[in-house]
Amino acid sequence: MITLAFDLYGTLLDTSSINTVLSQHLPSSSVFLSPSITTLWRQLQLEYTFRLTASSRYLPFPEVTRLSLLDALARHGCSLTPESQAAVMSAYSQLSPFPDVAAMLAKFEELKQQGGEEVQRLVFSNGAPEQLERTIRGTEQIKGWSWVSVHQMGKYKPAREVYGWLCEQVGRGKEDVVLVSGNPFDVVGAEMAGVRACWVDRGGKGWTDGLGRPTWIISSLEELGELVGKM
Ligand code: LAC
Repeated sequence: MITLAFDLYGTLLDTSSINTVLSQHLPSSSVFLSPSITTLWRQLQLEYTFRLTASSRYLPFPEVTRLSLLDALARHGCSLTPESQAAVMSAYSQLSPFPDVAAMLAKFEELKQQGGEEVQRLVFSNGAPEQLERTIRGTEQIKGWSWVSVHQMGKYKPAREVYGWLCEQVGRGKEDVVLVSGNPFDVVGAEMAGVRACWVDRGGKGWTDGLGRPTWIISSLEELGELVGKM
């Protein structure tokens, strides 16, 4: 049996969905900047994790998320009141799941009813433990899922060690774990560490990353239903 380890931000949850809350807290003259701030925020959040790990430093993911929000706002010439900042950060625990998460779960259920093997699944994320607890508890589709965080490693994806840590935590060999991620850097990191990865290409743009390749490419999580039996 294969264990599917799902990346959270950008794979199960849509990080761009924070735009709705952010736009409610920006001054009216800056609301039009909200989508651009949201996109830059995510880019900086990841860049901060890469930089921290490259310089052997660690800050918990909620702090990385807060600092990168401030940077993204400042680069757009904006700021938020402390109350608004707290509200936007709190909303980061309630990001919307992508619509194909429910479709995938329905597919897994259908296959189980037909006598198929139950799929072992969990979340594997940069998110800090209490952040993952809160987010998973508050997200209907993934409520009750177990999770593994990189937090105890003090290193962010795609450090090689975190993929070994994942396998250790789930008690399975590398050959029995598949990372499912929409983030190419995560996919390449897993493959380089000897864990096979499935990339979710929702945009249908095709693989472009020059540093490696996924073992599988799907255009929607729903396709995992059929794929998992062949892994
Ligand atoms: C995560 C980041 C990579 O959930 O989005 O681990």
